[in-house]
Amino acid sequence: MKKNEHGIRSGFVAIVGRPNVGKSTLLNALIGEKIAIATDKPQTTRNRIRGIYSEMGENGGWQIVFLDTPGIARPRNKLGEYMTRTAMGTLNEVDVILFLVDEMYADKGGDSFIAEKLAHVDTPKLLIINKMDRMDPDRFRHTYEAYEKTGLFEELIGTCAISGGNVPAVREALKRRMKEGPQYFPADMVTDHPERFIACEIIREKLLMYLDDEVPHGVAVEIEKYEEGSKLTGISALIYTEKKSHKSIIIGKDGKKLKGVGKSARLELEALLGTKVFLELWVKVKDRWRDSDHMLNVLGYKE
Ligand SMILES: Nc1nc2c(ncn2[C@@H]2O[C@H](COP(=O)(O)OP(=O)(O)OP(=O)(O)O)[C@@H](O)[C@H]2O)c(=O)[nH]1
Ligand SMILES: [Mg+2]
Repeated sequence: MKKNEHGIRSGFVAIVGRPNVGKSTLLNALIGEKIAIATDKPQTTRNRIRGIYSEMGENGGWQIVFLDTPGIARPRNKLGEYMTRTAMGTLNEVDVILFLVDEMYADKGGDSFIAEKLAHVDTPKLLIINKMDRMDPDRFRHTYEAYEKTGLFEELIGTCAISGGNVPAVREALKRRMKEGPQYFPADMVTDHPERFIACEIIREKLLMYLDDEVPHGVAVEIEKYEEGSKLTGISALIYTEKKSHKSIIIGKDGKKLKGVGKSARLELEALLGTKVFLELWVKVKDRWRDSDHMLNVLGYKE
């Protein structure tokens, strides 16, 4: 019998909310490592991202499997439909739901739309008021009281995910709610996504960071070649965009923008993989790929 087989408390926790409220940043802070990409562009996360938190001791411990989800917003294309479906589908599959809002809560109708959906879900819910660093005490109190009144949430916690502020309180609140259960993953595993997927996400993150306004939403990355060696990893990736004009923006004058994206992605990948990385990036125009079932399949945006 495995040493920790008894006394493990475990469970699944969904992180949901409007785009850009800090869900992925909170996931990373909860785990203590970067699992999910996070940028200032709304709709950064497109898939369900799993992050595993384990705290093991002599007499058992905890394992919490977090599911970071795409921001819930009105879909504008098939990709958007997939993203919202992915987030909503998570609600009934978990033991606890973290509903994240930020300082913009009162100005954004999306929050009340999600809250209404949550009212029909039996799963225990905690409200996380993130980006506390951007709120004055009045605004925080106002937000807190407005949500407390709904009676939907077992606990309400304010956080500053970006600095880790009050994140331990979230962990403790979740630990109290975990039930005796299996250890789903090895204790040292922080995610079960393959490196190839993470590489793809890191390239997309750098693209989003380097691009302004509407270009990022129409960008996707496909890994064409991934060759692992003990000293060198060779990666070749295709960047899809919907418009020719966007292709020129991504490449930039004299290829400068794409080189910058490539360099920062390569540096992060080298640190992650512990090998040198040879990274090739190609940009390809694919008209309306976000409405193409075939392309969504190719890119892994499928159930
Ligand atoms: N000031 C401040 N910024 C934060 C905080 N948490 C996250 N952010 C920033 O908010 C932006 C969005 O963060 P993400 O973690 O990508 O948000 P998300 O909810 O996962 O967004 P989607 O994946 O697009 O739904 C990033 O620029 C973060 O750095 C916080 O506590 N304070
Ligand atoms: Mg995200």
